Amino acid sequence: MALLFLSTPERGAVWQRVFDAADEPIFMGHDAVTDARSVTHLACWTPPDDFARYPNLQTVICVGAGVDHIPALPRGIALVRTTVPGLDQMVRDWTVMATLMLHRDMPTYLENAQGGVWQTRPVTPAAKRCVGIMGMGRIGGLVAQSLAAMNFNVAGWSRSGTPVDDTEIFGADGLERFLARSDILICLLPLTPQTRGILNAALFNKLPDGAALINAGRGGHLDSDAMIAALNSGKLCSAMLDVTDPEPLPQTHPLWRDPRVIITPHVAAQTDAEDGARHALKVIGAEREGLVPPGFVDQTHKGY
Ligand code: NDP
Ligand code: OXD
Repeated sequence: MALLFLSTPERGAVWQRVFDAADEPIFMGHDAVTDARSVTHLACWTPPDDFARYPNLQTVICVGAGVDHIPALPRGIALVRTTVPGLDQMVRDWTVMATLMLHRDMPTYLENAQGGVWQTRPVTPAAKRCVGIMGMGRIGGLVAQSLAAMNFNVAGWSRSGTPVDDTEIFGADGLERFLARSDILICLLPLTPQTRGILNAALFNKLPDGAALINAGRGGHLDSDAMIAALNSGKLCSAMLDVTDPEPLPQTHPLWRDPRVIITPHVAAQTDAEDGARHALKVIGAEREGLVPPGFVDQTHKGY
């Protein structure tokens, strides 16, 4: 029984130390595997296509919090996501930062600063700024709370429209009304067949003119050509993206050079390597005892 770790060497060194201390076998990368039949666990962000290579694989442990990007696994292989404390709060912090940056016109000020241009713009009070959050789950709820505490006028949209304390919630049939009031639109949805490409031209056209866009969900939510067209027409004024399609975004991609768009390389949340390794040990331990491992994903419901 061994775990195969597929990620960066820096994170791998931490996993190696934690696994050695627990006396659990671990292989660093495919080339280090001495006996493919001993590999029972795979820790990675995206699993390889070739599962047949490891005939006794039982569990794929996604080193991230979200598993939206992981395709259906072959029958009999369990999927586990990494659940460590603080990850949802990290995404909240990034999203609040992005909201403040767009609310306070930072893309324009950063561009002006490049040319030494001192030019003020009118400041809109938070109470006069309507923020709309698509996806009111664990993370959306935290973001709504924080932004409301800063006086923003916050509303949320979710499939079920489940009420959330102190936040105006729109359900599936309220999307148009929700968009019409959203000066800053935040996407914190999971990527599913229903939500893929949801940030598209038709949706942008329902926003107020000059709206701002934030995507911390998945790159597959956004039609980036439609976003550029909306920025060019003035429908959108700026955007901040933590996720892109593909990732990494190629160095030559025009979005990197668009001053209206700020991109971070999928860092809204980052699992601490030591916490991630300890979570993997808990998964292995729980499975040995015949228990449901922490972070277990019911793959029959993963498609939402
Ligand atoms: P949750 O599962 O807790 O919440 C998902 C929310 O989305 C729920 O409100 C759900 O509504 C809503 N939703 C799902 N499908 C639809 C739909 N078709 N139409 C409308 N609403 C829908 O997820 P989390 O808050 O934990 O995470 C959200 C996403 O954030 C993750 O899936 C991942 O993509 C992303 N993420 C990004 C990170 C980063 O570093 N950038 C890190 C971690 C996560 P309902 O409850 O009504 O079903
Ligand atoms: C994610 C992560 O799920 O970074 O996006 O953990």
